[in-house]
Amino acid sequence: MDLTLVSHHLCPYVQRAAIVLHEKGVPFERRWVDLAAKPDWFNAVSPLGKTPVLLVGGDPVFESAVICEYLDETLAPRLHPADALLRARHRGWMEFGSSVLNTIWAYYTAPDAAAPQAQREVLEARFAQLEQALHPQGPFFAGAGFCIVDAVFAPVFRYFGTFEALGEPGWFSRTPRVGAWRAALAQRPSVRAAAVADYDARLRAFLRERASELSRRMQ
Ligand SMILES: N[C@@H](CCC(=O)N[C@@H](CS)C(=O)NCC(=O)O)C(=O)O
Repeated sequence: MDLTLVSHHLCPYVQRAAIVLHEKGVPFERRWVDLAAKPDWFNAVSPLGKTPVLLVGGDPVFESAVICEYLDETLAPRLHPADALLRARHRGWMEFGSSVLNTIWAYYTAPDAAAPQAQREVLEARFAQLEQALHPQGPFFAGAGFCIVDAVFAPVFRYFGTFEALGEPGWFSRTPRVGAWRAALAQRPSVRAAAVADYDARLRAFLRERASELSRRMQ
């Protein structure tokens, strides 16, 4: 299968697809796109103008969750649970991960001094929900085996290394299981391989340009 992942350097949805590809051990190419100046070839394969898109031969598949599901149906090893009910529950937590990404966006774009704290409280409440949903022994979401929910949350947690370095510590101090899960994911080779080497520097530059409370704190 000839696979190309159309990618943006900072996109967490791209990373989840890249993690699944790495977990499958399948070779794939990357094609990078500048989302601030979308080229015609990109608009032709991405109906919503978003990354990621997976090109399978010449056929585009868009939406990261759909890409992950397609890869899981066609390539071993299976990352989703075999049981239909468990699989449905995992899909729910994948959606939960996308909702957390929306709150992270609201956190780093918050315009005034009070707003980041309000979003931080929402995020910490989400982590408290995850603390209850996680397998008690870990190291991954459902226990010993890495699953697609892990691929979804690894890029979520990546933001917090940068936020901590910017002087916003203690995100996981009340949710130790989530903290341990985050640490286990950071060690996973597929997770390390999914992001560009200069991810942190790129994210800082991106955050600095947001005209937000966080960007003002960075000056
Ligand atoms: N629901 C989509 C979300 C993807 C998404 O939001 N991608 C962002 C970058 S991280 C994007 O391409 N934004 C460009 C735009 O909306 O114009 C998915 O899961 O693939």
